[in-house]
Amino acid sequence: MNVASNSLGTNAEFELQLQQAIQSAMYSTSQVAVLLVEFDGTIDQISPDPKVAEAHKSPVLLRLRGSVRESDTVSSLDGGRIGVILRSIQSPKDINQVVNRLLSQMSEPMGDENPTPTPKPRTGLAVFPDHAETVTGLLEHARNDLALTAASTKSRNLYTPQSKGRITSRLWMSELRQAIVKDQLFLTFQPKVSLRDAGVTGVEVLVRWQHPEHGIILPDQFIPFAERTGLIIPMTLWVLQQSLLQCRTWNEMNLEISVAVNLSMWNLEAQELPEQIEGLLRDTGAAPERLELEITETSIMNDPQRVIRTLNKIRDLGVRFAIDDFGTGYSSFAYLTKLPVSCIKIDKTFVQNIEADRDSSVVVKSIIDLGHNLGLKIVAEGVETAQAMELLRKLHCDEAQGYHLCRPITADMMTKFLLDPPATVTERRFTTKEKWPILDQPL
Ligand code: G
Ligand code: G
Ligand code: MN
Repeated sequence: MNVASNSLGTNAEFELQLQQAIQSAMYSTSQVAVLLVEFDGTIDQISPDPKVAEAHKSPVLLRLRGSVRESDTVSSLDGGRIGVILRSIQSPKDINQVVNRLLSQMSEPMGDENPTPTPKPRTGLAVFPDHAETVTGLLEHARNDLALTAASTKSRNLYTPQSKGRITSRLWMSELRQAIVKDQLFLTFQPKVSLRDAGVTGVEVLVRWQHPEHGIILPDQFIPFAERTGLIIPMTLWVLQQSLLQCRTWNEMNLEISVAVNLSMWNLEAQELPEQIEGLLRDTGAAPERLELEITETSIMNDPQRVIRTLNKIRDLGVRFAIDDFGTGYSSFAYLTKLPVSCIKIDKTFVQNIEADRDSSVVVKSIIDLGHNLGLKIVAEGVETAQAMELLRKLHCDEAQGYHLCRPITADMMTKFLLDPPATVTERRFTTKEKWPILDQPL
């Protein structure tokens, strides 16, 4: 490779720009489009002199730069091509719109300053993440697309979003992005009830995806994917914002309730999380004491020192933490004393077996005693029967959560639940499958 070549330098710069565009799109809900433009009888063929070729291209480049956003890129590439990067694409139809605009810009006569007739442009398109997720993949796709357009009589191939058919991983990514933008995600809430006075102390927020074709998709199916792609970050911020708005609404109705939001390891490893939470609290006007964040033991273990610093900053805002799924992770009791947590949630696998299995009930009792000795509140998850709840009360567990009390339900249903709560915990007025539509049925 001729590294000294000017045009290769431009190609490398273009690839770097594309790399950066991909990286920022990874952590947002937007797409990136790459467009390669080539001219009928390339400019290189028109003149073998690169200077002349550049001179031909420059009025086109100027025009193109004028018709895209400031943040987009229009570069002269070698082989007589022009490369365009469109950032922050929010909807697939934007892509075709911009591409059509660029094409019509290029076919306009160049005017007096450029008397030579404008060669006919051809384009090749690739969209992140639909077609590929890497620079090489996208450029390859765009080049193939260019070859196809050259071979066909059409001036170019239209971009069609790949929303039909089988869900491939790339499609999932694109669809999940769209889900966030198009409000397809919604929140459900499951109450936590005091085992002393039957009062509802708070609700856990559990996200759901209302897919236009596939119906309700549960978080177990899309959270791991969101974590792999980095989409978990914007998704969690959305969940946090919506939860805080809902919390404020309830508090304004004098429903003294707190909301518990699940955080993933990726959220905890983001340096800017404390600031973002502070901003969300300020913007939504929700009280920090009303927010609880659920974290798992596993999500801390990767880089405990750093995560503890992040947690402390958030704790200083007045926000509380609970350890979720306790007993399934590393269960490093040593860390418990170092973490700014105020609550332990015993994993449902122990609670579900508490009546039948002696080992489970021993584990549950030990966690309750240990937690209490550390001054922590204990919540039992997955309480499915009256017997389990009675046993937990005898073991001095503080709160219970589970299908026996109430399934995860929508905000409106939860408002009714909170306005008319069960008189006693054993009085199961809000549990029934008949009364509340079940929002957590698998597909
Ligand atoms: O609601 P169940 O509802 O199916 O949730 C399954 C799993 O998904 C649980 O482990 C829960 O912690 C996780 N989960 C639910 N909602 C969220 C969310 O908003 N963010 C994260 N990170 N995890 C969630
Ligand atoms: O965040 P966490 O992993 O704790 O999420 C709780 C999960 O447990 C959610 O998927 C929620 O829908 C589910 N869940 C809540 N109550 C019960 C219950 O009583 N039994 C079972 N099997 N699952 C429950
Ligand atoms: Mn949880």
